Amino acid sequence: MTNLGIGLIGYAFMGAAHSQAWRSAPRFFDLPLDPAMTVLCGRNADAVQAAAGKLGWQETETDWRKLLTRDDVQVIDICTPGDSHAEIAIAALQAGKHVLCEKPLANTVAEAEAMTAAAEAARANGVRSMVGFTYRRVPAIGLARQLVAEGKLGTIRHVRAQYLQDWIADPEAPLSWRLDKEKAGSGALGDIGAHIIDLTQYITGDAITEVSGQLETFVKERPVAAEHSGLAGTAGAERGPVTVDDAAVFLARFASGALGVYEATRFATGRKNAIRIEINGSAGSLAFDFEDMNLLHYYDATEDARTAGFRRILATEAAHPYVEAWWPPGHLLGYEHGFTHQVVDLVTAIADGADPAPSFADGLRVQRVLAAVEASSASRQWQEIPE
Ligand code: SOE
Repeated sequence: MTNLGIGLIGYAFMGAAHSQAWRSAPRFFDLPLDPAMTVLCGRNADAVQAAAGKLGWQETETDWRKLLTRDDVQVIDICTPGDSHAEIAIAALQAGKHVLCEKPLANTVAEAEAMTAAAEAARANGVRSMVGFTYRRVPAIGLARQLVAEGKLGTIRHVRAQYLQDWIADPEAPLSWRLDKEKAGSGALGDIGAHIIDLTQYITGDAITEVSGQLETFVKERPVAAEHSGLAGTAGAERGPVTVDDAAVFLARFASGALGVYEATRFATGRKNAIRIEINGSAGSLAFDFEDMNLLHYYDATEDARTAGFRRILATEAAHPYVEAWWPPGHLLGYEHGFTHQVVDLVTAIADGADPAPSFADGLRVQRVLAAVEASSASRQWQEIPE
């Protein structure tokens, strides 16, 4: 089978999750191409070497530009903070490399537009690009989309979505790049709000057309991290400013006329990674919570009122998206499986010469919603999402 050489940039939390996916995808799925974990890239030579050994990469580089000149690398997987996504992705696409880019696509709409234009140009030469909204690939979420597409919910009236975390609820939790606007673009809004914007548009097949939102930064200064990897950090004595939102709330209108209510926060004490989505339609409802991610709750409003009620569907049957490749029914899947499924879909699209989803254009649409929420918070006015 033909090898598909992968160059991964970044080796913290997301780099580790993507490494796990590149390792496991060919072992559980029959892929049309064989991904080779060719090179891991990071700026610190010793640290990237150590990470490569641990995560299973053959070689290391300290300059991402070198990856673009290597004939044994066909895919560039970008797991860096948002401030470098545009530069790396555009250069990689222009060098003829397929690109998988972590979410949110960029730090600004202008960057996301330039990335989308580069993706469109590269597409003409058979070069593929995808943005990493992995939660689309949770089997229960795939099932939710199928049920909506089959008309099981009828006309959708309400979309209710929350992404709740609490990892900086403690005011003494140290600064990290995720709290720095220069690096991350925005805070809870872009980091986790982006996921529920993408998920709800994906499940409903509908588009948000306007928003009214509010952002808040509850804790404006924090200890500078003496050291940190991913989300964890150790506080030093020095303090520095938080330059992003801690929480974002917004109302939305969809093209279909449905109403949306959204909340993304890192201050929901006790909620660790609760992605809660509830959709109400004329013929039924769906409810999901990532903290119980194998379950989808479905209410069929056409059933006999005496016995109707929310049904708890354990989305671990072979008939559910992606599950056939894994374990028997009831043997639960976890966070990392979404990343594996993402790799499966990307490799399959590359082999088939097809466009993988979500595309950079999909990422740009999410970016426009993020920008509109920010603009609405600043202006205290509703904002339309430009086409
Ligand atoms: C941190 O808030 C984070 O790792 C996000 O960056 C991810 O996108 C989300 O899936 C989990 O939480």
